[in-house]
Formats: sequence, C-alpha cells, structure tokens
Amino acid sequence: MRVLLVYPNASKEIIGWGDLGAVAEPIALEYVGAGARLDGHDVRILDLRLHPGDLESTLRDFQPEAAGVTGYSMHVLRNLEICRSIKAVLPSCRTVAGGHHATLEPIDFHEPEIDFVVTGEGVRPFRAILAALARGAAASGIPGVWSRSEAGFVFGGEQDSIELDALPRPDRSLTAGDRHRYYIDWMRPIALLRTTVGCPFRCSFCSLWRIMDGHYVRREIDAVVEELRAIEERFVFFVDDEAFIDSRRMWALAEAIEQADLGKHYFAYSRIDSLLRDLDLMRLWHRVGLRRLFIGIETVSENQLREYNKRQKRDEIVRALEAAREIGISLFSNFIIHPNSTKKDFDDLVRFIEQNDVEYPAFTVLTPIPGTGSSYDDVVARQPNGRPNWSYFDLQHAVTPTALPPEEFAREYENLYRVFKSRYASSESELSLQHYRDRSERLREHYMRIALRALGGSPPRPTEPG
Ligand code: B12
Ligand code: SF4
Repeated sequence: MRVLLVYPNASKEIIGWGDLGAVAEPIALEYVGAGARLDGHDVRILDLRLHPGDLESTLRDFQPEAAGVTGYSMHVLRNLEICRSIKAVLPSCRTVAGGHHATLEPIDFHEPEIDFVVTGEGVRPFRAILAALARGAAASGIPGVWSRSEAGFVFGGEQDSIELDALPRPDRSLTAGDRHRYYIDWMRPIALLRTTVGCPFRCSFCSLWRIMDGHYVRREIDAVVEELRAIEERFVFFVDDEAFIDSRRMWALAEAIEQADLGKHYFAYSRIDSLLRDLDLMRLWHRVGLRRLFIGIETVSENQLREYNKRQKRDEIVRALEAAREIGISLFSNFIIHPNSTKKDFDDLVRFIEQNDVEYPAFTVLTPIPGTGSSYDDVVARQPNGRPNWSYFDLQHAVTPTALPPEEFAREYENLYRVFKSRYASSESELSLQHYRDRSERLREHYMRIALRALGGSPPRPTEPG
C-alpha cells in the first residue's frame, strides 16, 4: 500500500521550544514508517513544518491509500483539518491518528475524518492496521486501536507492554531530503534518538509517568551505540523522558560511546538530582560529548516545588547550576509559570535567574495537559463541542484563570522572554523581538476577548488561536 505520514505545522508560532526555537526530526513517524516498510509498503513522510504548502500536491502525486498523522495536544485541531483535506482529495484514503494526545484523549479523534486512533506505541498497531487494509479485511479488534464501525469507534483492547529493542530502528532515510534542516537552537543539524521510555518519579504537572504507569523501559547499550553509529548528524538529542535516572546504565553507555569514538555532541533531559548524584558521571559524559542538558527547575518557590511533587530543593537547584558550569555543560533550564503567579512571583523569578546567571531560561505556563490527571473544568477556551480548544495547549498560553488580570499575566509572561532575550541570541535561535511584539498583540487581543466574555457571563464560544 502507499502510505503517507504527516507531521503537522502549528496554526501559530510558539516562542521557546516551538517552531521558532526548534524543528526536529519526526522520529515517531520514522518509527511507524520503518514498521510499515518491513511489510513492503511504500512510505513517504511529509513534514508540513518545512513544506507547509505541499499537502495537496503530495496527495495528488503520491495517491496514498492510508495516511497517518502524529502530534501533541496543540495539534489536535490541525490534524483533524489535515485529515479532512486528505478525505476531500482522496475519499477512500484511510486516516490514522497517533501520538501523545491520541493515546491519552482518543475521544478527540472520534470524528468523521478519522478511521483509526492508535494509543501508545505505534509500530505494531500500525502494521496490523495496514495488513488488514491490504487484505481488504475489517481492521478491528487490534490491540491499542480505536477503529471506526457503524456503531461508532470500538477499542481493540490494551497492547502488551512495550519492548524497545523489539522495534525496528527509526527509518531516517524517510527524511533524507529534510535532515539538514532539523535543528534545536545552535545544534544544527540534529538527530533524535530514544534510549529509554518512562520515569519513576511522579511530578504532578507531568503526563509522562502516567503513560508508562511509572515504569522505566531501557534499550540495550549495544543497540543504542549501533543506532548512534548509523546517524550522520553531529548533534544528537536523547528524547528519553529522563535519560540519567539509572546512573549505572549511563556509565556503561558513556563508556561504550567513548570506545566507539563517535565524535558527536549530545543533548539530553536530566533531573537536577540525577545531575548532582554523580558528578564524575557527568564529567565522563562531558568528555564523550554531552554539551547540553534540559533541566526542569520548574519553580524557585519551595511551596510550589512541594505542590509539583518535584522532590527537589532550591539549594539543590543552585548547586546544579554551579556544577554544570564547572563541568562545562550548558543548561536549558525550564521554569513553569503558575497561573496563580503574582507580580512579586514574576519579579522573584527574574531576580533568581539574574543572581544565579541562568544561561538559557525557558518558560512554560502550567497547563492541565492530558495525562496530568487535572480536570479540564477550568479551561477557558473551548471548541464548539465543549471540549477544550487544544490549539492553546502549547504551554505558552494560560488556558485556566490567572490570579493577575489576564492581560497583565500575558504581559509579565512576555516580559520574561524579553528580559532574557540576549541569552537566546547567543544560541543563534531565530527568535526576534518582532516576534514577541506580534505575539504580544495577538495575546492581548485574545485575553481581552476571553475576559470580556467572562464578565458578560455568556457561555464559552469557540475561540481561534491568537
Ligand atoms: C523530543 C520532544 C520535543 C522536541 C522535538 C519535537 C519535534 N519532532 O520537533 C522539541 C524540543 C522540538 C519539542 C517541542 C515541543 N514539545 Co515536546 N517533547 C519531546 C519529547 C521529549 C519526546 C517526543 C519523542 O520524540 N518521543 C519519541 C517518539 C518515538 O515517541 P512518540 O512521539 O510517543 O511516538 C510513539 C507513539 O506515540 C506512537 N505514535 C506517535 N505518532 C504516531 C502516529 C501514528 C500514525 C501512529 C500509528 C503512531 C504514532 O508511536 C510512536 C513510536 O513508538 C516529549 C516527551 C516524551 N518523552 O515523550 C515531549 C512532549 C511531546 N512535548 C511536549 C510539548 C508540549 C512541546 C511544545 C509544545 C513545548 C513548547 N511550548 O515549546 C513544543 C512543540 C513543538 C512543535 N511545534 O511541534 C509535550 C506534549 C504534551 C501534550 N499532550 O501536548 C511532551 C509530552 C512533554 C511534556 N511536557 O509532557 N518537543
Ligand atoms: S517531570 Fe521529569 S522527573 Fe517529573 S515525572 Fe515527568 S519525566 Fe519524571
């Protein structure tokens, strides 16, 4: 069968780690594409972030019989739109939605333009769907898959637990023409690689541990090194939920990488306590090429740290910043901005960042993303069907009521990126002050609309992304 896999473009720009600061390879599609190719299907990937105008021409030229879309919560409405376009051009093409949101809130894809919703790991179910379609059989009863039937969508039951080494490697030849354009800040071109999935911690704002029920699944060291060897890019980002949980394994992996003499530069997620646990391990990693860590500082308020169940203290944060500087590992430090934040909280945060010379502070707004167990009752922007308007779930909008008036919250939030603008400039990211201004205007208008509606007491109306 001819199979088209589509990575969506966002309906708007995102400051920070969005379309402006990073466009990285669609590794999920390379995984499911690799599985489909094992069965002889003809697979193409279309990355709409890089080729925004190519959907229709690709459909007409390639004539796919099945199409898959991936994405996060902020892509739900865009992915439905893409699948509608697919059906409009090729009514018989079967559409499949997968990824984080599909896994946690499949109901948002139980729509006429979707035929299958895949929950969890996608390679096995996608192969099973294609096999059934190729045979002309009913593709129902497949573990992990919601299939359209006359009576509505029917679930095929839970999948068996994931075995990472049993999966094919992501097929990077599917993105051969685009690979030189994938980047995260100065790390360009960059490849992504998965070595583990899951996390044993239980941070309240995080969805990841729930997807894996708190389990931590590891790949064999040799398999990781072999995949690394096959990657051409100099920069590699480990997309593990938390790469440094298991120190013993990370010693073994670093030693194996040193022996293989790969000459690459690495970027990975790490908890602050993982970083501090064994500084010799971090020095070894620096020696073998670790250049950057993504750490979740989240907040410098002890109360909020407790609320987030982050299990880290303010003094550990300060020590971690110093240790990384001493070793020579640069840090991407994420802060979560609570909607309850006051002007004083914003000021305290700015002071902390300045006093501790946090080199690349990044910010997200605390958001009840699927899998965090939070209710959506407070979500302000809604779709006509009453569901949250997922387009705002890019972690850059406050989707729940703020303590400050909405406009003021937006202004203070904007200001964080403005105050620290010079720290991103050195990263050669494509952020510019003009982007802040444009976005700021749109946000202000949007918040005004919501605030006025709330004052008028009228029911929430569908809202468009600002
Ligand atoms: C790497 C990563 C990034 C990278 C790269 C993304 C890219 N390709 O450009 C960067 C840094 C750019 C990034 C940015 C953002 N990210 Co991000 N990111 C991740 C991370 C760490 C790994 C994702 C990944 O690649 N995993 C490996 C792949 C193989 O796994 P997978 O995607 O789950 O895919 C499997 C299954 O889901 C399924 N599947 C997936 N798609 C499909 C499709 C089909 C058809 C099928 C059948 C199956 C299937 O099969 C796959 C193979 O097993 C996750 C956290 C995590 N550990 O999952 C967060 C995560 C996905 N990101 C998140 C967010 C919010 C963002 C940002 C919005 C943050 C921001 N404000 O800037 C931006 C959005 C960028 C954009 N415009 O797309 C959230 C999403 C939460 C949500 N529900 O929306 C996550 C979960 C982190 C979190 N905070 O909890 N991200
Ligand atoms: S935020 Fe990080 S440490 Fe906390 S549960 Fe999520 S992945 Fe684990």
